[in-house]
Amino acid sequence: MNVLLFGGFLGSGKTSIILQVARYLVEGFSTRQLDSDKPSLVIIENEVGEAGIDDKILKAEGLSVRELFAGCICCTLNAELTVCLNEIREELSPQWVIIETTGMAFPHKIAETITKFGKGIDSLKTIVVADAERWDDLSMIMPGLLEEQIVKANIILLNKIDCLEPEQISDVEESIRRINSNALFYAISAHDEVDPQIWRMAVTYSE
Ligand SMILES: Nc1nc2c(ncn2[C@@H]2O[C@H](COP(=O)(O)OP(=O)(O)OP(=O)(O)O)[C@@H](O)[C@H]2O)c(=O)[nH]1
Ligand SMILES: [Mg+2]
Repeated sequence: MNVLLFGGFLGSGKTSIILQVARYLVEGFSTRQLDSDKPSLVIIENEVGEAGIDDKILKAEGLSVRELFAGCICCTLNAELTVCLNEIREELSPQWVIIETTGMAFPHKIAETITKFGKGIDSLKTIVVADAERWDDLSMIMPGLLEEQIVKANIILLNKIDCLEPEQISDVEESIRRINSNALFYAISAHDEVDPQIWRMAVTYSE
């Protein structure tokens, strides 16, 4: 079971990106036969507060969604996610699991818990989405949260570059690179069809 753990600030584009990655995995990358009773992909939505909008979108795309509800980010949350993941492995044993964490979560902390307590995980990657349009504002208002989300990401997707001029994109990239220079980095716009090569690189990436 290969796990893709998506993080990134509220509204940065996680769901929009997950829809494209999910389609890529289901249509283009899965080695499982379509007639298999086991799904090639399960998506876990980890929502704070009002539940459901994202799930409806994902279901409309015909994708299997396992919901995990939690009222707030607290220390039990990571454990719940891990329990959920272990159940999914036992019941469904999918090839891929995509987790969308809430915008306030620290993906690397969740990844640590999963690595420690998750069973049967072949690979785990943290993919953090950064919001190009709001980067300057958000990094002024809450630099700590953004840095902590980005600092240990395996892959960084700078999203919404359609909202910026090329030199502004370079400035944001530089600022992100100062926080994490090791991660794979792609600047994208999830509003457009993203080059599938980027998804291929992201899902096959290993350190
Ligand atoms: N201009 C622009 N808008 C985008 C892009 N990607 C997503 N959006 C918009 O940004 C908003 C948030 O997108 P989502 O995909 O729901 O983001 P999210 O990170 O899943 O949001 P939460 O789950 O609420 O934290 C929506 O209105 C999207 O249409 C992009 O590449 N460019
Ligand atoms: Mg979302």
